[in-house]
Amino acid sequence: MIPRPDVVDYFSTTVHENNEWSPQARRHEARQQGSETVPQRDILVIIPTYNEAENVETAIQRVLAVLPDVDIMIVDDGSPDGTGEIVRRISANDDRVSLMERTGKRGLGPAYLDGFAHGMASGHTLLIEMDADGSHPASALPAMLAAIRSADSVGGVIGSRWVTGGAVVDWPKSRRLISRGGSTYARVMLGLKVRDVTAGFRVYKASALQAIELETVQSQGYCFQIDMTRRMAANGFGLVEVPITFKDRVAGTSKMSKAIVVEAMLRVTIWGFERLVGKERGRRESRDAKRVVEQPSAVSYEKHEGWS
Ligand SMILES: Nc1nc2c(ncn2[C@@H]2O[C@H](COP(=O)(O)OP(=O)(O)O)[C@@H](O)[C@H]2O)c(=O)[nH]1
Ligand SMILES: [Mg+2]
Repeated sequence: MIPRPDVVDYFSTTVHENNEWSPQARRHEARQQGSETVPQRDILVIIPTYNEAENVETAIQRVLAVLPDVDIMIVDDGSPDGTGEIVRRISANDDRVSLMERTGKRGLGPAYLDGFAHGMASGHTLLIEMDADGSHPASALPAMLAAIRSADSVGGVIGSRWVTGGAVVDWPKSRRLISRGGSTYARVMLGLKVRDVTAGFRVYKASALQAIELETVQSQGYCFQIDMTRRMAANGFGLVEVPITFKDRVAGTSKMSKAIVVEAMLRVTIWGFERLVGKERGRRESRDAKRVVEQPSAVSYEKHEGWS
């Protein structure tokens, strides 16, 4: 990969238009060097799909209308409704759009992991997660990108429904309850500050993803988002929440299932107890250490015993 200087604003594709480190220049240099993974643009938008034939084209158009200089990769799990065919047709005429085809429905988590792996291998520095069904407003992307560029300490940005200014439109009460309740449960159990823990509209720095051991992620459904949130926090990366208005899908059907909710509940409960046990162990160890410090004579006596 081509080394880049430590400029903070290296995400901007316009500022560095005439600079040797512009994405265009990097692409050119990589091609000249015969690199197999020619970086296209700095940002990769990853959209997982399963039976989104009615939505996928609009989703792509909406992103490109707001951010014309990004790559978009649709990760499709062999949708029987022909989603993949539609994407193949679009990508034939637009080099910003690509299709990753997987065989059989294998879950949202693994789809994102494959997307991340591809994005990082191809030199993208920012990776965006977004649904295909129109629930995530592309219009929020500039604010989300500004947030991720705002500080080196920020590893990810979440398009959030549950912060001030955020909203959910048209969702039945039951879905609201599951989402809000799940978020609150995960936040409390895992000691997180993030309000919308299960949100699927996110931007990550590739450098942060590289640091959080993605190869050990096993979560399949929405639990994947919770898992990512706790890993980012545990590794000291800042997560910024940008308020969004989330709209229910107008076409196609949700892939939300009971199994997905159960997976999230179970994993969060296990992680929560692991965290509590770890905390208790830490407390006990520091209490024991304190006791040793408070009883210097006992310590020196024991030491003395050992020496003689
Ligand atoms: N590749 C892939 N995409 C999926 C899978 N399950 C859901 N998706 C996609 O993930 C996004 C979110 O799913 P959706 O059904 O809208 O969930 P909801 O918004 O919580 O009801 C959509 O773009 C789906 O097409 C899967 O198993 N594989
Ligand atoms: Mg949806």
